[in-house]
Amino acid sequence: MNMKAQGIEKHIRIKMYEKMLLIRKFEEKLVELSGIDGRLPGMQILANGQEAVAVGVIEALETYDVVVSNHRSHGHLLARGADPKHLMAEIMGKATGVNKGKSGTLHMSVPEINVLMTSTVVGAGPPMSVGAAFAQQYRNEKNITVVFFGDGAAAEGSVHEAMNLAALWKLPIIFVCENNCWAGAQGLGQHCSIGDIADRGAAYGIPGEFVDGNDVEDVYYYALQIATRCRNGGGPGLIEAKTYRMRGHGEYDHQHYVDKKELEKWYALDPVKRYGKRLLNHGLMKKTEFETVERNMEKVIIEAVAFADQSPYPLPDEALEDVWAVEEGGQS
Ligand SMILES: Cc1ncc(C[n+]2csc(CCOP(=O)(O)OP(=O)(O)O)c2C)c(N)n1
Ligand SMILES: [Mg+2]
Repeated sequence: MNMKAQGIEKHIRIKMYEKMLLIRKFEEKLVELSGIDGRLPGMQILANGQEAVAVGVIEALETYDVVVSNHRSHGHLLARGADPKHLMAEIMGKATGVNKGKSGTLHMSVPEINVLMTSTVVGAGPPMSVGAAFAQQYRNEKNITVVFFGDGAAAEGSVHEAMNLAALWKLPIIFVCENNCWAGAQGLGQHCSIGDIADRGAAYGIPGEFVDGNDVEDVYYYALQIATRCRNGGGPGLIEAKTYRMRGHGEYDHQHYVDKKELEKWYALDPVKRYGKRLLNHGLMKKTEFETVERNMEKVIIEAVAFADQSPYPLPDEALEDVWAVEEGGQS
């Protein structure tokens, strides 16, 4: 067991496992559906292998903290408490989706759970998080903002500008770089001049922390510490979670460019299986409880797909609703 994380209460551990399993099963269903013509519109970008990052960071947050996500967002949204039924409906483009079928998988925003936005523009999230955190600071709130971005995004100018400003203004932001070893078909060494992205924090005066992104307790432990410092006016933090994209960039990508040995190595570190085993081995879950969680999650996914399938598509007349903000007096 991770020594630093030993103080984590049992119910949090079990909750984190359940959420990781939910994300895994939700996305396995998307893998299955995306292989059937006409079932899912658009490209599916999945986070298999990265569940521990989403769950560990989000478990460390409070209800009113803000989350900004990127194109690989399903895990972040489900960890934050998005309803799988409405998420599945959105992915299918249905009117009952979290954005009434207008955003699809790549551009979701779920204000009810303080997920400000997901952006598929690589590197667009960090500047947005600066705006959200500035508002929190300006209003003297105790809330913080978390932004997830990839190792590829870390090389974008927008990310450097966001970190510089956040440090200068001591904004309450946790920058979470999910280093999944790939940016599209480019390995880390092809787009990044250094091995450890967390080292860049020093250039801005932001404490940078590496975590084992395939160990949910490690992620949770550090995220909680950084969140507390941030909440108490200590300024931003940077977490680099070392993890792995177990599938291709999107479901069209069959990873022909990935060394099979590398895949095998990371499959052995599968964060969901690894954590399930740990909970069983340490007696935190009995085998029967473990099997019940498995069955419950399967049921949730079946119900989500049934709900989305039965939901209607939005009507053409509704296409321009909720697209523009309406000002007082009716001008848009
Ligand atoms: C500004 C911009 N440039 C390029 C792209 C195309 N693109 C989409 S995802 C991606 C790779 C991003 O890699 P990373 O930030 O590591 O995130 P990951 O996909 O690994 O989660 C690229 C280049 C884009 N969407 N936006
Ligand atoms: Mg990446």
